[in-house]
Amino acid sequence: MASMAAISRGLLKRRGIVRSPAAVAGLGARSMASWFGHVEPAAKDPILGVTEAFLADPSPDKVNVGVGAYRDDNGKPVVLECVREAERRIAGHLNMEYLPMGGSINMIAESLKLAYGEDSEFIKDKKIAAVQALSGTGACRLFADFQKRFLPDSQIYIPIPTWSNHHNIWRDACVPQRTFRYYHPETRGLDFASLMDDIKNAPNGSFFLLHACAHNPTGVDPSEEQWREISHQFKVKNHFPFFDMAYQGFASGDPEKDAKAIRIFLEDGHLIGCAQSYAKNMGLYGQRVGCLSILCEDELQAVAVKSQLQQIARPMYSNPPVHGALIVSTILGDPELKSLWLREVKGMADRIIGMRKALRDNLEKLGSPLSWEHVTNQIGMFCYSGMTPEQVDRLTNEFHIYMTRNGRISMAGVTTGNVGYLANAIHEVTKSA
Ligand code: KET
Repeated sequence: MASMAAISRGLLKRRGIVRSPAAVAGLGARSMASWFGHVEPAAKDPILGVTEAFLADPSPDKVNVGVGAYRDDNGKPVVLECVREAERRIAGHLNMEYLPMGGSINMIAESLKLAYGEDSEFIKDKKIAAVQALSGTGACRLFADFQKRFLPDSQIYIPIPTWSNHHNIWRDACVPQRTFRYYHPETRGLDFASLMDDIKNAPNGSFFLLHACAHNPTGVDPSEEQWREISHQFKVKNHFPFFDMAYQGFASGDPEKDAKAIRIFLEDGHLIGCAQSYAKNMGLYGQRVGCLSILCEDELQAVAVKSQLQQIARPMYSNPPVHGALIVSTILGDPELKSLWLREVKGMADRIIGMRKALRDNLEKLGSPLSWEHVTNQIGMFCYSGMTPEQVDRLTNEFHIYMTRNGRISMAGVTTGNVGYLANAIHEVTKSA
């Protein structure tokens, strides 16, 4: 029987990789390169690429309002007090064994209470299949893979515009994408009529990706009344709502209020999916801690669904990391730390709301001929400014202000110290528009 080495040599020869020693001596570098010679550099990520460019800029004036990461009023990353205290309590007391494939049971239990409500009957009846996920991105991706595996003919309806990575996630899971409208470019607000039309016109039983609150990148959310109408129409059409809830607490300052859309759908008897992230609302960005849940018809179905989610995770990363999950379960499992967290989330949301007002006031004081009402009407981490890619390029090239080319400003990066500079630059590039 041919040895493995001989087989692979044969393979390499057929690919023209292995040559005579003389040829190898002359062609060493090139022949090695030919394995990956066809690999072109990937396109820069529209969000994380902005951070790379910001870091490379030596200007002392530079401002980063690209990535959605909260900064304090001095522009510094924030570690919440509740997180610091949880870390003190954890330190030195716990082992570092693997978590179960589905992740931390306590973290999941607390996450479900946040999303579905403290006294949710669905939790009591064990109807929810839930696993710890690699933050919000990982939760979305697990769901997309699950969708592909068990409903291989389904599609996903994605709002336009949305977080750019949603497109990548469902693309890589090989789920065909359709889009639906909700944003009105002229008013920079909600286009409710088009939203309802697109829900009605989608084939019955379609999957829809919905932002639970603080819609990225627009900051444009339906009102409670509009959510009720949306939920009703989903019922009529038998659509499946998948909520991406990356900003619970960041919209209103109150995680309960920000879960309202989900609660409305639950009241109306929908089965739902939900991706939760603690990146923003606990500031645990790099810890990669989140939760994917799917509300099922009964406990039996939930057990089956959970086991399949675990099976999707096993060959990818086996089981999720332990530290971030411990921080979350320590905070949410302790009434005192939880109330500290709630105060801190509100503090972050309030600072952002204050910066919206400051940015608008500054632009109006500069005598901008444009309306900036949308800056304060939109909600959450982002302001979808309406600036064009060319105007954004000018902000970057002339003023060292870094943001995504779709005109999204991460309000979380705006501070008392830079809001005047930012407003002035925005005024300069938009005043002749
Ligand atoms: N969903 C939405 C809507 C979202 O904006 C983000 C992150 C995520 C999920 C994922 O977050 P995670 O860190 O995986 O829990 N958005 C910001 C960061 C990024 O692009 O990764 C952003 O839009 O800037």
